[in-house]
Amino acid sequence: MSATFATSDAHGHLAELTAALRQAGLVDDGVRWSGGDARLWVLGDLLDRGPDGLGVIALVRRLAREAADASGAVHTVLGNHEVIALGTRKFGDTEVVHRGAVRTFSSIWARNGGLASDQAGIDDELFSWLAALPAIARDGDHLLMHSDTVGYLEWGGSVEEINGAVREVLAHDDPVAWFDVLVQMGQRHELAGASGSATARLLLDTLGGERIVHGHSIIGDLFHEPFDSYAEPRLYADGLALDIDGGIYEGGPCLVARLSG
Ligand SMILES: [Mn+2]
Repeated sequence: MSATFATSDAHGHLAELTAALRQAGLVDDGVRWSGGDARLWVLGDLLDRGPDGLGVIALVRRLAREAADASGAVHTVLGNHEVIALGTRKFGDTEVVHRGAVRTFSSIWARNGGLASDQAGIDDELFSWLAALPAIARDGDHLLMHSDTVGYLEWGGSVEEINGAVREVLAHDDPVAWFDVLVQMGQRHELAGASGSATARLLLDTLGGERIVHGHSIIGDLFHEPFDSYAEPRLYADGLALDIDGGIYEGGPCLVARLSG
């Protein structure tokens, strides 16, 4: 069985991501795919906060082509920052009444580390690629998602239904529906605490898999630890959840988790 890896939340930190992939043996010194038939999952939030989100996206897309040529694969899953960036591109300052409040995508984008340089590079082709990313995926025993929330089940009871529902919203121009996606994917920490393992079990029983792998919630935030005090993904919720967001933009490590093989 080929090896499976996952990383998340690069947030524009191209140098750190490149170094971590090299450390994992997935790219060589020339930053070419060297993982052979391995599979790499990139769990969203490629852009914003850090210097070069467009560079991270370009790297991931190039590695996907190179990996495919080697019988490997690089897959990307949608993060909430992709939704913020696309919504800002599409709706900008348009006032949207969402659940009784007047909101705009551009103000949320600005408050959450949105980068004008990333925004300027989202052309029609890149918009289409990002908007078509799956929200959730299964790979063997692993259920892969950006956000540690049960909210994905609002869109359906299977991986296919959820991805179809989110893609449908992002393919159209209803800003309220877009805001629903953004708000749902902004939820976090729902697999931790007293009811966390039951919530993880519900997701796994509904969507399949034995373990959830997610980003979005920094290990240091979730477990109240300094960002420089850990160097590994964190297994929790009775072993049902693996947090792989080291918190790059807070000074934490860029983690590449080996899931199997
Ligand atoms: Mn996120």
